[in-house]
Amino acid sequence: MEGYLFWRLILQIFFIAYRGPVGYSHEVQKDLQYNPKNQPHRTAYHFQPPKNWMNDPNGPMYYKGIYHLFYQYNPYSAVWGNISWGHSVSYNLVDWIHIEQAINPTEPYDINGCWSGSASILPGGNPVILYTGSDFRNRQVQNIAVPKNLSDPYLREWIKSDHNPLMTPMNGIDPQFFRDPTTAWEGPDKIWRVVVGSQIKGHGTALLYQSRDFVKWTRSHRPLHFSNKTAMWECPDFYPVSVDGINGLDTSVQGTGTKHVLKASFNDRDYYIIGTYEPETDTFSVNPDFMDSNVKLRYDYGIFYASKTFYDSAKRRRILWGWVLEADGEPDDVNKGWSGLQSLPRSIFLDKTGKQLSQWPIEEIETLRRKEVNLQNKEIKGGTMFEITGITASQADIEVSFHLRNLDEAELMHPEWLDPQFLCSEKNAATGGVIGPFGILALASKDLTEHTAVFFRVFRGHDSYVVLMCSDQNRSSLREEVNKSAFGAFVDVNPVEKISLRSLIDHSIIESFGGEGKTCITARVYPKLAIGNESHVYVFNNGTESIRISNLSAWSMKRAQIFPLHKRRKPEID
Ligand code: DQQ
Repeated sequence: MEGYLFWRLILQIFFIAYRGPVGYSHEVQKDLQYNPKNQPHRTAYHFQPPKNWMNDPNGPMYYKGIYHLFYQYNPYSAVWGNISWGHSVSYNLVDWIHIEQAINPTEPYDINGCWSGSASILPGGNPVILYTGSDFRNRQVQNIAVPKNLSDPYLREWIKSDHNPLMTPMNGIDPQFFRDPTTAWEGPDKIWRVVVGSQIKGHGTALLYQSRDFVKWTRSHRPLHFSNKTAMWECPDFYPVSVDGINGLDTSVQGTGTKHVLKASFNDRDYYIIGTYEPETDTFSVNPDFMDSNVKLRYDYGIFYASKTFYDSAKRRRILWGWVLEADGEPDDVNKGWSGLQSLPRSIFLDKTGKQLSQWPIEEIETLRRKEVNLQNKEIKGGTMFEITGITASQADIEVSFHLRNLDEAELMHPEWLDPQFLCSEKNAATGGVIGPFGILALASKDLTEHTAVFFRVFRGHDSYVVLMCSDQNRSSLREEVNKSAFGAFVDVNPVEKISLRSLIDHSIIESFGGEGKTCITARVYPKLAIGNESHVYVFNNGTESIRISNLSAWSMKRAQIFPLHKRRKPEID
């Protein structure tokens, strides 16, 4: 008996030491890591929680030297439910420390879920979070939370205000369509504004609220914007971009030298429009509007949803995060023990043309590069391909610049070919052309039974060339139950100069940036054969015309350090 008590005491001491802070649910769970045998699709340098379900990025912010990322999180399983705010912190946006959940459903005004929202930094530098609560009647309401202790560098504990809920669905707002407050901005009148996503009379709407003290909010009689061509807008985002340069702007900057971007999430996609905002009257004028033109601008033409930006005052840039869903089934997610990734953080800025945004993975991602392979001035004849050797093909960063010698023979662009995604599925990588298809075959098995093709085709349009970019998942996996739709978009570049492609490959995700970030396509793939060391990457040209590679650089990528606090030896301060 004495022996039994002794061992029980030892075990208890062990458990108390291991569990760490009370209520930290990550701690009692097993951390999943990439492993070719039983976790071949777990990523190595994309943000993921230790396990379970994650969806939208929430309240990203930079506060006193530390980046914070919150996210929609189910602490109990790999499917959506019990939604809380997971919380992780980072010194460099690459390596992350998972800490306690910041906000959990505990109060009548959020008991059915703490849904998406944003952080705002108030004058004096203090952060606040506005988030949607699904209340005890399943109505959507907006709440506020503030850090309990501003001297805790990780801001672990957040307190909900006694004034909650601050905004409730009244005067014609459907309680099921009232969510996802944006980061607030301050007008020249010192009044704060936020937008809440909604659907009024079936139309996607950005409801505008105003407040002097961040507690008492009044709904403006006019929404900031709405569209009768879309339904509910989830996760709106509204922010200024500079018209002359790639530096980001604080969300409250207005006036000359700026344009404003409104992003809304609907139909499983993130669309944006660019316009002029006048804070005196809160009018936002745009042309074209959502779904107006043939070019329906999207952040990413693949899998990417419910995104959010924030202003990084340390490096004066605006950074975009987006939720990258799984493309396998729910039983697969339960099996894997996790579901959902965040995209790589991307710098986002107005393109030189002023007509669209461009994105580029933040420079810190490059610190993971190693073992560079480089080649220059290489011709790829029509119908040929070669392998990029010397790198870990399943965990890599590849940049290629293609030069096209002779565009005289480019195929004619049919005026009815308006849908690039449809074009990419009709004309896949195996369908030969004249100028292209050319690009890379990523996460490819040696015999090419499995591969994901990221490629371009060039057509001759009415008065200019048309560049089509595709990510074709048709042959990405021998597994049948995964979604293998092709994705596509046009790239607004002049192919006479060059066409560039950067693809970041991470086991089950390929994030591709065409035309130096003018067109982005993110794909999820689940190879059976092309995993770990069995994965290859090739450059191919399946057009009749030769293509010249002016430069190709490829790197293996190191694993990022993404762990719960207790698993870290010491925080890495860069
Ligand atoms: N996800 C949240 C909502 C949001 C949706 C719930 C978008 O607040 O509208 O998890 O993915």
